Amino acid sequence: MNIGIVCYPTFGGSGVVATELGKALAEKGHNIHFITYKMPFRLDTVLANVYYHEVRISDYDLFDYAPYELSLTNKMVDVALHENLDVIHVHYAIPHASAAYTAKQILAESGKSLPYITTLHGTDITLIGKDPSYKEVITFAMNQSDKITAVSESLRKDTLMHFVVKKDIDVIPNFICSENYPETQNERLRSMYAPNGEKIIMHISNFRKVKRVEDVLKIYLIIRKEINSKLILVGDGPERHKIEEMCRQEGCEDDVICLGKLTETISILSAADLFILPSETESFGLAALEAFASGVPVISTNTGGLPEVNIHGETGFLSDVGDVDDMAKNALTILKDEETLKEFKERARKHSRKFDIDKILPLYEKLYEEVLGR
Ligand code: GMT
Repeated sequence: MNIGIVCYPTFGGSGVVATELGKALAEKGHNIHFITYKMPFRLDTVLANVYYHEVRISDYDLFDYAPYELSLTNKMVDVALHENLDVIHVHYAIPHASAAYTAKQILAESGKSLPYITTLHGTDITLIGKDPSYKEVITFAMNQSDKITAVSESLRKDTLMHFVVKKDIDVIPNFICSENYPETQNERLRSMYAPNGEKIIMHISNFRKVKRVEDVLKIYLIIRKEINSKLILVGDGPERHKIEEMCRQEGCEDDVICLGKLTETISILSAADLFILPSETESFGLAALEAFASGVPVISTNTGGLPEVNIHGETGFLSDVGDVDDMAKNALTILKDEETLKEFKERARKHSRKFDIDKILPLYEKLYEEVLGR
């Protein structure tokens, strides 16, 4: 099949899922055409059957904001015609679903059919999508999609609660490529960041408010009273400055290592003992799944789709949003002795295999076949 994939190229779960899905489909022989405004960060090597089409935005003095959606739609039409796309798969509804709808209408004028699938990822529904300035268009574009998927049962329910959707929403969970994750810990990185055998606590995110990175630090401050440990923060975003300031105020700046953005997180994850994800809302929590794949248990909130990913008492623990005391208590339960930690690590790695790409890819392929009436 010739498949168009539209996503955000930035550091974020939806772009990661779209890129890894495209790469896996290409390996199976499909031709994959990524359409976005910048090279997706996980697509930085030459791969067979993978093509990247950059959306160029023409600016003009009259525009306060250049109309990205128009340029994107135009590029979708162009790629569909010249690469003979069979189907287009958009990740994150805003503004990709409405752009796909318009592209479909334009192509129909020249007799070309282009079904589109919309995959909902989270904040496109739970935060920004609900905003009255987008809601009507999102509802329309979802309903016009040939198929809608959501990355968790929780997101499916949220969508039905906040929008009038007349179509079925298929749940296809996020995935990892297990073969990319080493079976053993990265001792080189461990001794670099924790030279005295300290435990390594980790958080990876885009440091937006919804991630509650402040809670990560609060939890760590409790943990470090009892366990010799380091905190590694990976990522960057609006909250980073505040967190660094807090570290200085608390006098723990020597034990908190802020690495900034990393294009590849598998190596650093395999140096960790425990991952903390205290998000306000999380439709799935791909970061938690990636931690499990590296054999790292997760302390998370019980919001959104997290209970579908993190199994309480097995792969980690779930707590109410903001309950840092409970999260710290749970962290200490896991870290209290080597045997317990080892058991959590083993269960985490094993659990991640349920979300291997080999199990998820056929679900998407089936969806493509269905919209093409095959
Ligand atoms: O907010 C983010 O973490 C980024 C966002 C995105 O769309 O890039 O992530 C959402 O999609 C991910 C992939 O499906 C999910 O794993 C995240 O849980 C979801 N984020 C939220 O719901 C806050």
